[in-house]
Amino acid sequence: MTDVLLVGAPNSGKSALFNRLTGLKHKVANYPGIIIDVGKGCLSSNRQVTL
Ligand SMILES: Nc1nc2c(ncn2[C@@H]2O[C@H](COP(=O)(O)OP(=O)(O)O)[C@@H](O)[C@H]2O)c(=O)[nH]1
Ligand SMILES: [Mg+2]
Repeated sequence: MTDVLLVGAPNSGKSALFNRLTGLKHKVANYPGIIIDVGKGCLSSNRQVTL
């Protein structure tokens, strides 16, 4: 198993990228309250990799 940590400035598109890579549906938006969050999922292209 490999863990990949996705970090970046608020509103830089982390959740959008996370959703694209994992196939999950984390909230993508730019209003207060969802800016700081932690999500975990496997890459849809390689389930050995946790993002
Ligand atoms: N134009 C454009 N907007 C994007 C892109 N990725 C994300 N956004 C927008 O940027 C805002 C923040 O995206 P989000 O993924 O929630 O950023 P996070 O705060 O880093 O998780 C949202 O309004 C998205 O629709 C992109 O590739 N292009
Ligand atoms: Mg986010």
